[in-house]
Amino acid sequence: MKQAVGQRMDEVEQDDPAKVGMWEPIQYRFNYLPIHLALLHTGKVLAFGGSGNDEDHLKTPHPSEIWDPHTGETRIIDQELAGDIFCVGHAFLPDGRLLVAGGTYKYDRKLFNRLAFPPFRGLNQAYLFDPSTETWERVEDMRNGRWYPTLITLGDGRVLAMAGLTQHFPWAFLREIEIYSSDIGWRKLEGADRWLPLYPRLHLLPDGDVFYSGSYNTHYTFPYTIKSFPTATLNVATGKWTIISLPHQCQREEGAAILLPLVPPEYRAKVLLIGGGTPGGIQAVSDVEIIDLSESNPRWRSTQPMQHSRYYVYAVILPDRQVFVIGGRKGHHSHHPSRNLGREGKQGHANGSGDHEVPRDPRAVHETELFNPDTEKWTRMAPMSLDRLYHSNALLLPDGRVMVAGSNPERRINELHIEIYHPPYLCRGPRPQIEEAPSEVSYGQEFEIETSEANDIEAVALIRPSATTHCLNTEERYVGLVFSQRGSGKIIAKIPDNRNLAPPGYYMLFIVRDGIPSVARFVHVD
Ligand SMILES: [Cu+2]
Repeated sequence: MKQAVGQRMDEVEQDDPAKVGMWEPIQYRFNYLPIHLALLHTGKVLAFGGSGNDEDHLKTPHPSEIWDPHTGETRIIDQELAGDIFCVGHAFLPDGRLLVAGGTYKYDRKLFNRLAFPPFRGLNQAYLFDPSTETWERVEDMRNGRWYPTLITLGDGRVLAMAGLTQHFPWAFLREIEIYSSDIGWRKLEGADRWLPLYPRLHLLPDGDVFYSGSYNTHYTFPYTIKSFPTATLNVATGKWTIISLPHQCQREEGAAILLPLVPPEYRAKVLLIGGGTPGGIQAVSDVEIIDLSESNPRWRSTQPMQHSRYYVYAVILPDRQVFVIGGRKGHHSHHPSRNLGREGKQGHANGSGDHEVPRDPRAVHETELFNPDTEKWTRMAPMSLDRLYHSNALLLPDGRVMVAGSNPERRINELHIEIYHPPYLCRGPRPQIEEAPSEVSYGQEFEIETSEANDIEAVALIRPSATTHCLNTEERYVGLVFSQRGSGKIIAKIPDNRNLAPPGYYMLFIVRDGIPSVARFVHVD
């Protein structure tokens, strides 16, 4: 056994929560596989997965659940929906309701037990989840069925739906883009048709354009190679797409893409591409690329890679502006990931019932990593205990912790345990406190935040609550606010005029001192 002195020192570092953070012992679990997670402005988390990647439940989907991060308790929402909301897209409306559209109309068939043909077929239904009543309401159907669509909220509060497999033959990727508003329902976005891979990673830019970042989730690229899908921006008003370029590493299936924190006064829009891999995860990549879309001729630039290659990778922006990355697995050379799974795991854990452990994948990456957008350097962080692979999720909680849930290495093998991470800032002494702040603010408005540490506050930020699935999170958004101190107990902060910087809706308001954030207050911006 090699035990160099340097290695031992490394291990000491690895144990210091003030440097690498720490994971809470696992106490909580869901009743059903949480394929979709959304943080509501009530501070609770909505989880659902419909049939949950189990074709036997297509006509009897599982109910959704609410998880309360304060008590750790789950509550099952006893409400049946007309369709299967497995593999929908989602985005928040300005009033805080979650719009959920698409899903599963029919499961795929396996030809020769491997090739999925015909593929999944998309559902055309759409629903709203109301956080105040904790109930679903069906709204107008979309014009198309969509399986694996991406939804994104615009600065005017409307929502775009892009991509997906259709309900009917030939089930190909949809070129048509639809737009939703609560008063007129769904319409086609004229002149904007475009082929995009499934669950395309999209970001709303400060100029109102929507950027497709080159990361995606698909097993159905035929007859196109991934090089047919360069990154591009959509001008929503004209429907015109402008092609930017291909990333250096195009194999970004199950990769993460995030809009880095938008920081005043310039609010430069930079997007980070993280990990992913070749179809099916035969090869996973550790490559990381960055693009600055506020440049006149934006181009992808490689930056420091992660320590680990990760196929399935989840990225969470923290209130200290760092990017926390978890989950995934290194590549494998088989089309059959099930070869790695013990037989015991295939029994007893079906339908999210049993309490058995999900068999471990030897290629799963448990160590987490942190990216600093200023230095563009990665730091290795505390390892989690469970695998987080296909159908996992991670999101920031209002108290600054990170919740990680789900994993579905094979149909009917469901990881139900929730793991919770405490970033280093929660292990470094007392936190600043928001004593008073408004619950409603409007664009361009200056508002007061009362805090006894006003003179020491270094950042004030809005972070939009996340809605996540399949390594995709179009809601993830950090908007720094311009602010000044007034007296010893008050900060005056300003909401930008530009609605495309912070599209209308609920946000978590954080103040930060010495890199340590407060607990957030929810504030409604409109
Ligand atoms: Cu899926």
